[in-house]
Amino acid sequence: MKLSFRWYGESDPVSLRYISQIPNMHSVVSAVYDVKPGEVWPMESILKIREASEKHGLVFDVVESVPVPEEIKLGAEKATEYTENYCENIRRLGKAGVKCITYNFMPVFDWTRTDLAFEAPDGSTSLVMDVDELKGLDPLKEDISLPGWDQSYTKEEIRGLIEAYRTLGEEGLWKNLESFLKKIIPVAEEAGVRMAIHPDDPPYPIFGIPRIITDETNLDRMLAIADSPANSLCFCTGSLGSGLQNNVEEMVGKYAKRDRIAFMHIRQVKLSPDGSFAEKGHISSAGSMDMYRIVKALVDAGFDGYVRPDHGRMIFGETGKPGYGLYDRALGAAYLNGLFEAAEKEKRKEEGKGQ
Ligand code: DNO
Repeated sequence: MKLSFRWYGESDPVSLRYISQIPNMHSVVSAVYDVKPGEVWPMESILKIREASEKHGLVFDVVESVPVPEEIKLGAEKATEYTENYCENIRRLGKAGVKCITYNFMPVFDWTRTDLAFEAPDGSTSLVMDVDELKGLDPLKEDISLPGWDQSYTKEEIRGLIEAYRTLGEEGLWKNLESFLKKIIPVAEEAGVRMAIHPDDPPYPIFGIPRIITDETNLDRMLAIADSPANSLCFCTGSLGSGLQNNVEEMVGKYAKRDRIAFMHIRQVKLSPDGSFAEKGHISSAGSMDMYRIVKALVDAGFDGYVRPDHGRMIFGETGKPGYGLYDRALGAAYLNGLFEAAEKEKRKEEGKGQ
């Protein structure tokens, strides 16, 4: 596996210098942030990230994300032009040495939580989702803005988008995903890039808007659209693990064995029976997922893709981008290093090759 860390560019309070000090760190996960979704990324901006990473002994080979504009997801008039631009971004990134591009197909809202800084008894804070609170919200009626959402839309635009997606429905969204994949996957193959779709977070419809990258049945359906390693998953344990329907430990093994996981986001959630959840420290005992089983499944399948510790709590008095502070993600990285070392040694033992 190649250990990686998300970096939000020069304005990120977590510097590349700090990232490079985390043991075993290999890749920088970043993006060009000042270009609107749908537009082409200037080569110069892409190469700047690469140079900055190399200065710290790191490799810029993972992008998160090249956002898919709403026009593509809706199959609107501009979809063809934007898909062309998307293909051009894949080619450019491939030329710059990028091997994996993460994206998602979530309508309007990216990840959704009801609180970004829920305080645990130990004084740490983390992102949580309270399903009752979510049920009480209606974005068509109230002026709400939940964490993780694109703040650039006006209320009127959001209203229009929500209505358009309600009309489109799940099958309409599938159809648009299919057209998009049929165009971009051959380009990715040629560019030597693996496209890694991020699951919907949380993995169920919200506000009557369809969400389709949610569970095993739908992941199978998505992967079958283009049966190629270039059409793979960004397997996010936290996103899939916040759906009561998902057995994450088993799903990881299944898709890793088929070589359809290009990128792992590993984080922990504590899931309640009603579907509410809280993000926790990475260790298995803190939440609902068995992290050793997840890592072991990857190692047993011979996984050689990218792994990053995902959202961390805010600890040690740190302030910053919710989920993306340095300390808890660095602890997560250290923990993952330990799990991988143990699982690899265990595997060698099982194969009779000793330590
Ligand atoms: C949240 C992230 C997501 C992810 C996108 C991928 O912290 O995991 O925002 O980057 O969904 O497109």
